[in-house]
Amino acid sequence: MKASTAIHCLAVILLAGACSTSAQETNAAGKLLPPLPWAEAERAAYPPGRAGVDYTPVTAPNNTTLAFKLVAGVKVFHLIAEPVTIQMAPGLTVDAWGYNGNTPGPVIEVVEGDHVRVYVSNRLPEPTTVHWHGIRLPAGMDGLSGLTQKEIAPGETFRYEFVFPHEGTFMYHPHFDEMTQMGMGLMGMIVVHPRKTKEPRADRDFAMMLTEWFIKPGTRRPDPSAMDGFNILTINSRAFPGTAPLVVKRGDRVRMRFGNLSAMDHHPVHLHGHRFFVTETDGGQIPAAGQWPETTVLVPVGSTRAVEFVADNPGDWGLHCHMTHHVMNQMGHGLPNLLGIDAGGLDEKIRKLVPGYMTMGQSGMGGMGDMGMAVPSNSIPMKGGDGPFGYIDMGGMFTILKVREGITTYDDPGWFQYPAGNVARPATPDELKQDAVGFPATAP
Ligand SMILES: [Cu+2]
Repeated sequence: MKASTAIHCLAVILLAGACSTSAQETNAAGKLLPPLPWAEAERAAYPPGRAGVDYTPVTAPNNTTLAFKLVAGVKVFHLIAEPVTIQMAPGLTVDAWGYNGNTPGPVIEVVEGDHVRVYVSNRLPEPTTVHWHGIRLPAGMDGLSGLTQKEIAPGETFRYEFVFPHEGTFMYHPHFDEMTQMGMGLMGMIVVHPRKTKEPRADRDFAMMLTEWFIKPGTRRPDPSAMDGFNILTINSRAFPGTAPLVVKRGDRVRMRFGNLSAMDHHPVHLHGHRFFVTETDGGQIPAAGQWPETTVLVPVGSTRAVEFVADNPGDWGLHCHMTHHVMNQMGHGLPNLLGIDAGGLDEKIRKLVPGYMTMGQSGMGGMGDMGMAVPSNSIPMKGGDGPFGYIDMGGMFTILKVREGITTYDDPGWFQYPAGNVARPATPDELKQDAVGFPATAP
């Protein structure tokens, strides 16, 4: 310890009753410098965190976690940026870009203090880099092409090496031709578990990346130059009914981590039947006293949010972006407004030219997903999918939280079995009479 540090420590001890014995650096004038963000984690030299022991692994619906190998105490990962073909929803196959065969790329899951090397190979037709969004690491590892490193040319493999200094929910994405590369699906999430598991421990921990695409109906390739009119909104690059349900047991403590790398839109994500607490942002943990209850959490572009709750309400519950255009699928945007229009004999006239023509939308857009409306091949209708009571009239950024009793696995348990007499239904004449409820005279 330098003399100046020792004197400073003495002063700190007198003032605060504590002082780090670490070799904290001073500047030329002897002023104590704040420690580097990763200094403490590096000094601790923790052993690599172990899945199932040091943390409960995350679940990434429609996605996986990136495998690693241990080399002399370092977790070694290999990310491959490459063209990928995925099924975004039944009927819609998309030629996108991603990592290791999927978009989003697999979740990088580590423990606070883990020392990692990440090799990044570029199999794209243009250069790329990887930026570790939200991680406080040495500047040369930050992945911003031109500023902190040369871009990774097609065919090259670059090496990043750093320590993950802080727990939390972060992301990775290119910082080269961002509009094209993120618009094509190059993105992924990073989960850094705390070194000491927080109690109560989450039983289910979901990682979900929110994003948006413009894919012209009938085509397979996203148009990354779109700056509005996004027609497919996704959770882990899948649109409902392509989104895997989130299955939990009644009483489970559930954590949901959301990242948003959409080009232009924030997403207010709403959960039915429960309330949750917002527990972290990509800036870190929110102290317990500052966690606030919500049923909708706004996930701004370029941000992460984590929420926690106890799944205390059995059932099938919608989890979705609350922007109404974000739960529409490909065919439902920018249509002429026919609400309230009397189409008169128009249909008959047009049918002479276009057999089977039907004007739609005069009474709203409900049910338009299940009318068997012809859509171009490799396209999805404007909404939804089949449910236990008929058609689920939502699509896009929508999935289902399934809270169940008596299940032994987290496989999809099918639809919820409702307690007898506990589902909304048409009122009977007797019930209407008993409660003196009449039907408004001006019926439609
Ligand atoms: Cu949204």
